[in-house]
Amino acid sequence: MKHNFDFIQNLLGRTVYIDDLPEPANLLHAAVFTSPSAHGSFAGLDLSAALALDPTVRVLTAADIPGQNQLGTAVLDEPMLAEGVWHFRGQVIALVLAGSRSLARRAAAAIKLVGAADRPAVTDPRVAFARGDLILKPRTQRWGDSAAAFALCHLVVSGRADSAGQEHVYLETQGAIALPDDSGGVRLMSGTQGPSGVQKIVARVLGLPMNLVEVETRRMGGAFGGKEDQASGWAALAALGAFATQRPVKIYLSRRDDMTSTGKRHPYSSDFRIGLDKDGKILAFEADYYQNSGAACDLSPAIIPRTLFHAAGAYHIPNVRVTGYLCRTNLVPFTAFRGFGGPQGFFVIEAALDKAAAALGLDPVELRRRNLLREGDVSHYGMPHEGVLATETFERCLARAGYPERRAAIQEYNRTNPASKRGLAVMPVCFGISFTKMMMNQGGALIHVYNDGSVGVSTGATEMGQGVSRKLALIVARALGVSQTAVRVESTRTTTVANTMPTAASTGADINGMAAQLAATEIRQRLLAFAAASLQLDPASLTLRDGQLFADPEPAAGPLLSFAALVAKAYEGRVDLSAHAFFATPGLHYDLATERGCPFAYHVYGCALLTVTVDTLRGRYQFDDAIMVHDTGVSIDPLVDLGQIEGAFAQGLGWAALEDLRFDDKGRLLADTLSTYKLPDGHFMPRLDVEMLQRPNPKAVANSKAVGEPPLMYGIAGWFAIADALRAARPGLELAYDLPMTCEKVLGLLTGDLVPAGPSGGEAGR
Ligand code: LUZ
Ligand code: MOS
Repeated sequence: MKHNFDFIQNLLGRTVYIDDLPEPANLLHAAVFTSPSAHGSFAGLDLSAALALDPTVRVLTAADIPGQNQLGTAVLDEPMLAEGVWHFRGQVIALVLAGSRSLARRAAAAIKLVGAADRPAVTDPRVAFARGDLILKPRTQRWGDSAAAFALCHLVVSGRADSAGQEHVYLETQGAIALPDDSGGVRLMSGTQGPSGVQKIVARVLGLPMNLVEVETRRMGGAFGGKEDQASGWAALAALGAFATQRPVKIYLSRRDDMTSTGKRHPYSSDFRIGLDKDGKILAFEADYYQNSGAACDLSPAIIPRTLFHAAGAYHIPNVRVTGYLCRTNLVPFTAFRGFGGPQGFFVIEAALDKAAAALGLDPVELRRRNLLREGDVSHYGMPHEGVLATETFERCLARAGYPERRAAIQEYNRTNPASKRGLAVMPVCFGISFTKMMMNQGGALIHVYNDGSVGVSTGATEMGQGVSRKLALIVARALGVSQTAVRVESTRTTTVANTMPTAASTGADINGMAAQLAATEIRQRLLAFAAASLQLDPASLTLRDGQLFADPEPAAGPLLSFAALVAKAYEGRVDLSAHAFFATPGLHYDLATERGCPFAYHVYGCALLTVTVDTLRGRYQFDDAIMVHDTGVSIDPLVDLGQIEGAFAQGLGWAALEDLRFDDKGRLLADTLSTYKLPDGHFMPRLDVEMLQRPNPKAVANSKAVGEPPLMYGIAGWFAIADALRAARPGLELAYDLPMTCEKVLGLLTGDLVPAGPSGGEAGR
């Protein structure tokens, strides 16, 4: 059968994205008119110059919305089109349609606000907190008695840690095409991780039942969480345009519009306190996380608990009190980003350990080793850890890296090189797999075996370059006993599998793969039952493999039939060749009142060791080596998993060291294009040495483990490796735990121009 692998087409540049699709006749292009400052009000719009540009120009505002002007899900606080007031810079005020994209953009630029006035803006989450401006009530998790435990500690240190946000930089910006439908509804092609979520929002905005809105997602050119919830607004704008004009409408954001108007990783500012005994065992930990939620709720209430669940990192801590605050500011609503609050939590506990190691005079690697999670340890939310691989991955990583010889070599290097210093850090990871919102842990699949023996698979999973389609094809091929090339994974559509969850939380293959496996197994059983009846054989003796049917006690006799011939006969015999299946992750429970339960199906473990060389005259640095030992379970597709491990690490390292997402105190994003926002590239990355530890995981499909997010955490080692080198250069140097550690910051610390007072002051958004 012919190869139809997406990834080969993709490598050849033949796959199409939203903006590559053939344009329908009569297409209108959309652009947006957005707010000019962080907070303000307006009386109306002057459209005269825009409308005078061309007869095709149409401008739609909130008054043109037939349904609800509302994009919010957890909290209804986010209008699609601002009415009278705006709450962040780049908020959409009007939708502009025209016969060409450049015309639409020129028309948008010609719109003027009438009666506009700026209002005071808040960009710092601590300021919002002090004013009591929280989007929802804080959440606190408690275990043991941290206050009492601090009194018994040999050492207690406290401090502050700040982490900046991060731009997703999916290569394909946000986009959608909407087509009016002769049923009175709309059909959409949307670049979204969650087609059902888009369907629901479009239906709400247009005032339609969900069955009149069909959403299809073929693939995305990257998403990283940025299209989990935030694809909906752009799709709904296109849908509004199509509904109002009864013409097809395409929206596809310019990079600057995308960077200005879409959410990013949440900046956090946090306070911590950690207490240890004289052997360096952590006895107590407390933290307050001031999440900069931005101007609307978005997914923030699901992100805060992931921060809290990961507050202890990969360590066992017997007494914990951690609190998360959703602070409303006048910045773009921050949203899901690979790791989903986890990285922010990990940075704080690592900062606390770093400070404690210095105070104890203990090797930071040794301090971490002593506190690693062990089998049966109970987490601070009451979940016993099973199948713990924290120590195993840690020790393997250290052995692979040749620690402590590597440490000794670095010390020797630093002794003999006055203008260049090396540093090292380890970063152990333990990451919980499942959506933090329990109802989201469900998925469905629909499989058709066509009567020539070829197979089509639909699930709720969306392909964003992460390779979920390859995993699904393999899972179904195995279950049916056919080759992977006989299986096509269909584009994701709300009309084939309904009520799906976004492909997120690293669970795409876990949940949809399990549903697909169940559906494929159902068809396989029907085929075997049919074969047994028609060939008068015991069904238990029959198997399907390699595209053939065998009677197993006598394999030497060769195959009885090809899969395709069996399918053709079953079709003749009126056997149903299609099956739908549903999967809901078992064993999850959580009590929000007590903050106790089992929110995760399992955890992913791993460890990275990273080294860096800092040029202490120029502040420049180069990461040298990264050694990672990562817990993949039995990998369904080792190449896909390796790509995810390396890519996630690069993204984490970018966040920790390089990417400088900064807003000024007027809420303006200072780097809003790819010529000014730096990203990791091949030169930035160290040599990579990845070991996949493939222990069978009974909690997920085919004994595998989720892979998308956990390795991002390894990048946090970048911050601490540079800090290690800086301390070699300037013994006793005091560092603010302020991420990212850019070259600019390194130089400031080395010259003393940057006083380590923390990033409060004018640096908004931190
Ligand atoms: N999305 C979500 C996520 O809705 N819930 C989660 O727990 C999650 N975790 C990671 C990434 N996306
Ligand atoms: Mo999520 S950060 O969309 O997995």
